[in-house]
Amino acid sequence: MPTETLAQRLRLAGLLGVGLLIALTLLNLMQAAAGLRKDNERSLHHAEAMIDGAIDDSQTLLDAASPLIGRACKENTLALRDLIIASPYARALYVLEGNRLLCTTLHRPLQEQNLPHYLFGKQDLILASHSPITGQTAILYRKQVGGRTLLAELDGFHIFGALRAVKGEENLFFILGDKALDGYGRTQSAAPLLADRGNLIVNLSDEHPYRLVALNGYRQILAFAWDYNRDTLLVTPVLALLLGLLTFHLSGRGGSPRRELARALAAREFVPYLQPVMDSDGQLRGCEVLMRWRHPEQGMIAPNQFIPLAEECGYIVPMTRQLMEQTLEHLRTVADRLPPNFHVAVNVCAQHFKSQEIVSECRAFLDALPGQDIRLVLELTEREMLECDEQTLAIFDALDRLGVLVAIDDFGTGHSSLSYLQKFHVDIIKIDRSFIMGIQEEGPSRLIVENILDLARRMEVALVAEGVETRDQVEMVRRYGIDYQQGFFFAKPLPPGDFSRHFLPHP
Ligand code: G
Ligand code: G
Ligand code: MN
Repeated sequence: MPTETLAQRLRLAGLLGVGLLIALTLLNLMQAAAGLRKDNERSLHHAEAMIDGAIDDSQTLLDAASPLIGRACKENTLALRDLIIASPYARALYVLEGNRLLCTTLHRPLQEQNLPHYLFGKQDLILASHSPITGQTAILYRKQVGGRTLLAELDGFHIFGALRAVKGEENLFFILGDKALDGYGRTQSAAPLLADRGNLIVNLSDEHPYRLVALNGYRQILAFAWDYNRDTLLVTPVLALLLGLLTFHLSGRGGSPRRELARALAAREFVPYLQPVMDSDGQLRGCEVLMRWRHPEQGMIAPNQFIPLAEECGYIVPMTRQLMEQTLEHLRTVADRLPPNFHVAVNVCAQHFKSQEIVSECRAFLDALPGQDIRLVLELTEREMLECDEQTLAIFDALDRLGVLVAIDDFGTGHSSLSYLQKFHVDIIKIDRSFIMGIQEEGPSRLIVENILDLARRMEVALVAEGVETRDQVEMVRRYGIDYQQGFFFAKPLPPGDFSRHFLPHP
């Protein structure tokens, strides 16, 4: 018995699949965010060490050059050039006095008008986008010695090369003053970078007045996830799809039958079918209400497949209530076409006699058809014997006062048929179809029927022959003087609409 309808199964499968997709992707991104932060911090640290090394070298260079610059340019140029050659980072030295360039370690003279203004500023460390020597990015380190100024120029490559060396060309920046240098050697304004503080990791150098920043926003996190967790990202939708399919498949196999019954009860899937009961003249005298389960996927399910479980779970009482409500709904629409003294038989079981509810339900049923000549019959099977206690007897009394009749179903097949007759007030006996089947031949079936007939007459109990299938059986039952007949000869149990169309006079 499948537990869910198709729509419910699809919804569940979709929910779980999408849930897994979201959960795994989020987990992945959280991991990527943590990984990127750690990666960035380590990269910044390494780059800082390399950059400090280069700037420190310039500092040492200037310290070594300081004693030389008091002399005239001609006298110190060679010594200064030696210092430049010995440095792994520096390209050139400049000696300034006031606004004048006194000398450089270059071999060619620099045109005064080509000199950038920052040379004559006050900054200790300068990020220059166009070096006077190479025209490319450079860092200049300044030292004041007496009235003169010493500047060491080191190639920008030693800075952006460091960003590149730690694989930070995409998202690490060297910031000095209001300028930023990226790992490709390009300079840009620092302000837009620093605007989004929340998505940055900033590292201030302990030794020099520059900062390194790493971008740590969602775009970088996504790129990091794609670079390092690509497999997981690609596998996640496949896993989600598999989970969805598995859920769909497993939910189709059904959960506990008990839950399934509860669901069907809530969905009002238990519906009445009506089978006519005729008198010996072949006139309609009543009907038996038989339960069918209109399952959304499996179609109509016969009661023997679910009634035993429903009795076991205690659902049979609310199921029968629904059945009576639906039967009532139909009967109200055809009330004026029903024959007089119309009997409506409902199957009940021992559980119904555990509470007074059955009495109020019968009363409600009859009250809902005021002025109608309708008889309600409760059919009791022998499957479960009723306890003959005070409560049960009180219920029987109350039903009797309401005019509700009691029938014993499948009479003769159980162990307690006769006890019922002995202990309770019974109005009708329904002779089981197994006896009716053998009624035409001499033999035990016929003897049993004759016996039941005798018993019923003496106890003034009405008789219904069940399972009448052939004209011969109808004839035989009539000859025996059995009051009522029910069986496929007249009709199978029918949907209420069909029942009324076939058996009630047309409006
Ligand atoms: O209609 P059908 O022949 O499939 O019914 C099979 C059995 O199910 C019969 O024994 C009948 O008594 C039982 N049954 C049908 N409807 C109900 C019902 O509403 N309540 C109970 N308790 N048994 C029912
Ligand atoms: O146990 P109970 O009498 O409630 O069972 C009635 C059931 O018996 C009905 O649901 C119906 O399907 C079945 N039934 C009714 N008439 C006939 C019949 O003529 N032949 C057979 N084989 N079954 C019948
Ligand atoms: Mn019955």
